[in-house]
Formats: sequence, structure tokens, C-alpha cells
Amino acid sequence: MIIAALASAPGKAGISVIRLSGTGSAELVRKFLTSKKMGKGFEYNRLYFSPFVNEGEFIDEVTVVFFEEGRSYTGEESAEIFCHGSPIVVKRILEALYEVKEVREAEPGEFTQRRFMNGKIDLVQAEAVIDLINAESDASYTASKEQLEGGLSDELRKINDKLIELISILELELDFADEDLEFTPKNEIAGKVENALEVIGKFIQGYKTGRIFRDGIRVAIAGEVNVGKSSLMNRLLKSDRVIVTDVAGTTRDTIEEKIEVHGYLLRLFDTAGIRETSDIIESEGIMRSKKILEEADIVLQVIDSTKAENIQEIKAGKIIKVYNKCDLKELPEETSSINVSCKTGQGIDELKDLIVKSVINADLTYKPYYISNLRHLNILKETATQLEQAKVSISESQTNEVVILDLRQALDTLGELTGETTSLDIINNIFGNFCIGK
Ligand SMILES: Nc1nc2c(ncn2[C@@H]2O[C@H](COP(=O)(O)OP(=O)(O)OP(=O)(O)O)[C@@H](O)[C@H]2O)c(=O)[nH]1
Ligand SMILES: [Mg+2]
Repeated sequence: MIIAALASAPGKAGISVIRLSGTGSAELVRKFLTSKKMGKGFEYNRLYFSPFVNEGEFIDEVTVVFFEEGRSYTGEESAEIFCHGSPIVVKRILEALYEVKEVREAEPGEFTQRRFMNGKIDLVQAEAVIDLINAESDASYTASKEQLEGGLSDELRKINDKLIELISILELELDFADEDLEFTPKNEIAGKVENALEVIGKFIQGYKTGRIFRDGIRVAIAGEVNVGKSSLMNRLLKSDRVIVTDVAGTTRDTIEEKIEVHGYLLRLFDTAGIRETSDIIESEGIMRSKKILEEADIVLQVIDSTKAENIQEIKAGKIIKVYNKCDLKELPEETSSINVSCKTGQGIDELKDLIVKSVINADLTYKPYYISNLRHLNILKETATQLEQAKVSISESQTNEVVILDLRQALDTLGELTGETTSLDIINNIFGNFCIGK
């Protein structure tokens, strides 16, 4: 079946792109093109300029390219039509195409799904396509691009190959079992399993950083009332986004905004100041503040420098103490504390640096084991559990058959990552999250 859809963003634009894929799609499109050149047939990978005419009605002047099977995005014969970026033109062309009985509208992600099905990319690469499209910062761009280029796939293949090697060693021993030879000492086998576990462990640990690369750093701005949390939010955003007053308890709801710092996305949450209150709305706001604190990668504990005594401790993983109002009073700084003034802007850039450095640590370069997808994390955790089981079987001196079974199970689980053993439901679900035309 030939699929067709608008591949560029819907709405008005300079150009819109309509994409078709499936055997026969080139010839099908050609029939709508009336330029003299088209009458003589066409070559693949060349651009043609022609009127697009449906049943005698001129629709638009378009540019078209035909892709040969094996040399297209999907791997199938394909065509792309570049027309004027008018929603009406797009609608007319698509209607003309859908009238042909071999053609139907593409499902979300179906072009990429066909690319995956045709073996041009594996599942983690396909998932990187959607991450790339959704990337909101240089960091998430880098992470998705590396994953798309196969960085993660290569690393996974290495683990895969290690397990296959182990299984084949054990299977070979089975074949010679009667001769009572032991080819590889048990502790060496256990060592190799341990080795695979270490690599997987690195991936599992890399998730936290990977998620930050992809989704950004969750920064909670917290503290007591009237210390300048909303003023800090506005300073960081360089806009007058949040209401600031000298009334204690001004902010009651949680407000989220994004900024980019050194290529990383910062998700800033301004919260209601924490204090005892009988106001129902404010209490609800304070409840929300506490939840934001729990989920944050880092908490900016804003403190009014002029009232820095008896500050309540905040319970959170990483905290930066932000001594605000340093135009009125400065306090001694330590590694995780900083003087700022939301009134003058002093210390704000330094604070931005400090946030990124505190969360990403010293090393800011992307590593392939920085996985960012929860699906990947869960599969790797399950693989690790199965490898642990293999280790137990080895230590209990179970037969090779038993150990092989454990290892095969781990291998199967690992295959769900790259798509080798993934169920159709999960695959459909992944591509269903794509946009139409991708
Ligand atoms: N002098 C001085 N005043 C500041 C500074 N930052 C904030 N303020 C003042 O402090 C008061 C409280 O500021 P907000 O930003 O509303 O404080 P908040 O922590 O969000 O307060 P709540 O939302 O009520 O919890 C306002 O009157 C601000 O103008 C600063 O750096 N210097
Ligand atoms: Mg506020």
C-alpha cells in the first residue's frame, strides 16, 4: 500500500512538502504532472518542475523528486512533492492522491516505521528521530543526534555480542559434555557475566544525566515568603512574567517557564513561599511547592540576606543557597551558596553557571550511555536482573543448560531495546507518538 501525508508543518509557509512511500508511488505522482519533460518518463533522484493537474484542473506548480527503492528514507520507492505552502493547495493535492485506490493517508510515524521495518535503523534510532524533532535545547539535540547516528546502538550491540559469545562457549561445552572437558573455568564465565553487568550498570546510572540532556534541569525556586523568589524567576527569564509585591504570600500557584543556559534547558518552577497559613488557596500552593521540591534536580533556596537567621532547612537532594537582596546586605559565600540581587541583577549570571555545573558535574560532554528513555531504562534493569540470575546459577554450579537459559533470557530482553524481540504492540505504540508525515 502506498502511504501519503503532509511531511512539513501544517499551516501557511513558503513551501509545503507532501511525501509518498510504497512501490509504484513515483509512477503514480508522475501521472499528475503535465510538463513536457514528464511525458518522456523520469529518472530517480532528480528534481522536476511541473504543473500538478488533477482531472484537467490545474492545482499548483510543484517541484517533485522520486526516490528509488533502497535509496529513500523508508527504503521503499518514494516521492516528495514541494508545493506552495498553502493549506488549500496541500488539501487539494492530498485529496487527488487519496482518490487513487492504492493510496491511503499515512499513520503517525508510519514513514519512520517503514524505515525501521526495512532494517535501515533499529528501534532506538527510530526513537531518536522523535527526540530530535522535539529537541528544545542544544543538549537534547546532541543527545538525540548521537542516538540517531547509532552511538547507543553500537554500545548495545557490544553487550549483545558479549552475551552471544558467552552462550556459544557454553553451548560448545555442551556438545563435548560426554568427553568431560571443561573449556572455560566457571569463574571466568562468571567474570564475563559480571563484565556485561558493569556495562549495563553504567547505562542505568547514566539515565539521570541522559534525562537532563533530553528534558532539561528541573530547578525549583523555593524559600520563605517575600524573600524574592518571583523576582528571581523574572530575573532569570529576563521578563516580568510573575507578579512581585511586598505582600507576603503573593505567589500561590506553581509557575513553570523554560530558559536555555550553556545549551541546557532549565525548567524553572517558581513556588509559593513556605509558611504556616490558614488560607486554603495558599495551603494548596504550599502543598504543590513541596511536591516540586521532591521532583527537582536542584533547589534554589532563596534567602533574604537581611533576615538570614533561623532559616528553615529544606529537604532536597541538591540545594544552592541564594542570598538575595545583596544590594542591602552581603553574606559570606560557600561552594553552594551565592549572593545575588534581583534588584540590580548582580550575581544572576554566576548563579546560572552554578546551576548547570552543580547538576551536570564537571564533564559536560555527552556520552552514549546517557540513556534518556524510560523504556530503555526498564529494559536494561530487567536484563541486569536476568544476568544476576545467571550469576547465581553459575555460583550454584547449575548445568550449562540452565546458565544458557538465563543468558538467553537476558539476550531476548536486551533485544527489545533495538527492536529485535519487541512486541508489535510496543512498536506501534512508539510510532504512534510521532507526528503525521514523519
Ligand atoms: N532591595 C531588594 N528588594 C528585593 C530584591 N528582590 C526582591 N525584592 C523585593 O522583595 C519583595 C518580595 O519579592 P517577591 O519576588 O514577590 O518575593 P517572593 O519570595 O516571590 O514572595 P511570595 O510570593 O510572597 O512568597 C518585593 O517587594 C521585591 O521588590 C532585591 O534583590 N533587593
Ligand atoms: Mg512569589
